[in-house]
Amino acid sequence: MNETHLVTIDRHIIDEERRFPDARGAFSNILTDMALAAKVISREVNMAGLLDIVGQAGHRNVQGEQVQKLDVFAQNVIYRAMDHNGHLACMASEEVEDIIPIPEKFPTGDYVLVFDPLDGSSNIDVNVSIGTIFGLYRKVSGQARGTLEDCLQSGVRQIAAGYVVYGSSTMMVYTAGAGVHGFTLDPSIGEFILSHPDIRVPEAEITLYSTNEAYYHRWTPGVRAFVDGLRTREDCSARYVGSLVTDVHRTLLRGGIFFYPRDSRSPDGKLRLVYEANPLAMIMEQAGGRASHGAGRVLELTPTSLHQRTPLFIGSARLVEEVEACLAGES
Ligand code: P6P
Repeated sequence: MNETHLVTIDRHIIDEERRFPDARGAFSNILTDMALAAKVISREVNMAGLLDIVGQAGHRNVQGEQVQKLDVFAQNVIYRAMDHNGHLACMASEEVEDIIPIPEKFPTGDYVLVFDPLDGSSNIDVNVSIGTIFGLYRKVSGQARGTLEDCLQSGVRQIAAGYVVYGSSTMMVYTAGAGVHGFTLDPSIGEFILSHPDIRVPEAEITLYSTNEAYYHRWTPGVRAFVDGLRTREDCSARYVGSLVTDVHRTLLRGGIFFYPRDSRSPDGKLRLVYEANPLAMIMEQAGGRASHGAGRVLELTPTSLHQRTPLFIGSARLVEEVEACLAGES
């Protein structure tokens, strides 16, 4: 690991903002507020087994999924960290069907935040790592209070993206377009400390692939051909947690490929384009990897609805190119 100095995420974000001469601190404030929210969510996630907070919250979210209480908590924490800072025109979340306006009593700003407050929440009860994902855009609508148009921008227009993985330690990983940087939370001082500067996806000796192979029979011929080819290699192994942030974080640090393709039951795949695939795609590309929907960059898709799904193949550039070749010609 590179030699690192004692740098907090707040200091790093300010230094990153200095690359934008016309920046006025809004960018730093938003990312710093996200880091604060991550600390609060981390505390609750790490106590989930101790508080009567784990388990079903008794209602379903817009995805029709049973909502865990921690989902609701994480949504509220991020909302309350962001609704009053005066830098956002609006927000969008996996947990909310429509865009989230900034309350009239608070000023608005030039940025738009899209996020999945707690992805993989079905893993909470079994103590498997889960995560928060976010992407940041400049508003384009010209409206003081943002619109759906602001939230449906192509992923290439993201100015920053990041995730938090609540695992054996809590890490926040972000990019502002100049590399990918990882910070580990030291709960004893409540600070995210730079632990993984300038992360690059390694072309590892062992090829790790990560997918739910129970769906093999539902995949298209091209995906099956890709996996059949991987299985014949000596230097290949499989890892699948079933928690998107965890599987992508491992892929970012160890190399390999994660994929959730379309299949006969999910014609567009399962993962969400706006607040899951696009932020992770920006991070992976900034780290030298690739993120494809099977026939091109995920980031170049233009969303048509807030909760639309996309197939996702993300990881080492070589492996993503290999699977795209296997899929060539498939619709
Ligand atoms: P499957 C978790 O529910 C999630 O949304 C992602 O975090 C994860 O990658 C995927 O679903 C797992 O889906 O079909 O393999 O259980």
